[in-house]
Amino acid sequence: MITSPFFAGKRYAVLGLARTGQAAVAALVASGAKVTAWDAREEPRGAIVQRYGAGVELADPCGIDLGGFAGVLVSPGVPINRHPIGEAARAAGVPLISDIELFAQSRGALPPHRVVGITGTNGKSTTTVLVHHLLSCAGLPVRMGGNIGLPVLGQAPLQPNAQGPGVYVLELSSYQIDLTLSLACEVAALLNITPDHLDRYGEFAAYAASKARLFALQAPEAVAVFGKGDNETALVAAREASRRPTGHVQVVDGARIAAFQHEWPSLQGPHNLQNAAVAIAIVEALGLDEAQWRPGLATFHGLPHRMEQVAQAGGVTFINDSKATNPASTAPALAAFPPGPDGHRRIHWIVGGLPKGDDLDECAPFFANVAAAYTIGDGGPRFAELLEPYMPVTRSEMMCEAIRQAMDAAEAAGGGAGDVVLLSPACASFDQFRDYEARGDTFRQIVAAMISERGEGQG
Ligand code: UMA
Ligand code: ADP
Repeated sequence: MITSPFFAGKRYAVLGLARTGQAAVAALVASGAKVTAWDAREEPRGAIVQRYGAGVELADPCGIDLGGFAGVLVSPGVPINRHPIGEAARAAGVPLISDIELFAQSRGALPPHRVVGITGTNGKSTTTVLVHHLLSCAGLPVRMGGNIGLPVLGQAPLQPNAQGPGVYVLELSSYQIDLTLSLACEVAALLNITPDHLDRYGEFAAYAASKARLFALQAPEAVAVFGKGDNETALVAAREASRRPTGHVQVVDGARIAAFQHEWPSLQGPHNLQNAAVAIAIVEALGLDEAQWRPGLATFHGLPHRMEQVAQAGGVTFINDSKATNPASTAPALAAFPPGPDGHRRIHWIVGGLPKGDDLDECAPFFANVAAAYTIGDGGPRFAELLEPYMPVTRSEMMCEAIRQAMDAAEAAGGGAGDVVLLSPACASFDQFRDYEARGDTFRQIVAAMISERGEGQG
């Protein structure tokens, strides 16, 4: 756990007691701070009482006098755009902060180290894990944290080793950046910006501005890396280039490394070329050379739920891309399976869920790769309407039906045609599942059950 004498004797409120809040309460208590904690749900409040007894006060920060508090730590999932905590904190003159901000404030007491911050609409987790892997392969002390699911304050502090100081690699969502006031990353990266999380930001410009703040917080001599591909990212890169010395802003594409991509089984597809290019620029900015990073790319294992091959049966491949929660992240999945040499379309596409917008425009350039679509969830009817002019569509509604129908069609196409049943929903999962992981796990389990059912039936 990361603790700091900076917090000792200060008062903090912590709102939201899931992963972020629990790690923050633990770090603050261990640092000697006075903590008032709250969650809208009873269960996490009970867990705090059980663990700390009277050592942590339980009270809703919206209902107490916040005068004298050093900060209100708000979990990223608390919608600050409409939650009353924003007004309560403003009225008391107390800053709303993230756990990332507490980490930033604790840096002065940590052994010498560097921080990498990675953001973007899509590819953050893959790039974060890849940077962590490349640095570990090079022997550097390294920790991963943030939106990847590992609250940074819960990580053990790093000690330098013979290879150099430790590196904290942080995946940062816009929700976390919004509440971060002083994190000066030695290297920060922005992969891309496409419309997402508009329920929170109202408009695209506000979402893009949130991402841009990470770079405004850096010192001018720090390094900023940008993926090439969209206008918003290019605008942030240009703004940062105007305030930094030459070479400290890098805009990268995959041209330099494309010839080696076939050596990296878990980094296939144009999107992963972008992720790899950004990861390489980051580790080079930290001092690694090609001889150090190149072997690590070949040994990298991808993350579950991202273009994950979960099964192969009867000549059909089953791909779980449940993490594709917006059209921009589904587009590369559709691009990855072009028609066969005879023009045979191979993709049986399971799409739908809780939509982030009203169109699938970003996927449209790859509609010609799709043999048929199977629509599910809240967005199903609208997507069916959109897709019907371009491909056969089955309104499956439920995941189980969609898999069965897609599997029937793929098998009917005949083994050896390279058909793919692809779950790449272009939507959030919350209409039918707890989260994208539960949706991907469900896909995996149903596919396994149906394969074994059919195997037995055929046997
Ligand atoms: N809560 C309240 N009042 C409210 C709303 C929520 O008390 O009005 C409470 C809930 O009851 C719950 C807690 O707040 O107990 C939830 O907080 P949280 O959703 O922030 O949960 P954490 O487990 O702390 O997860 C957060 C990130 N969640 C979100 O951004 C929604 C995780 O990112 C992150 O991995 C974790 O911190 C550690 O840093 C997840 C995510 O979906 C993966 N991120 C979004 C994305 O990637 O698109 C941004
Ligand atoms: P994030 O953490 O930003 O959500 P992930 O690495 O978990 O990103 O990938 C999420 C989804 O986006 C997956 O479906 C993946 O195939 C797709 N994806 C990954 N990298 C990119 C990229 N650079 N551009 C567009 N889509 C991407």
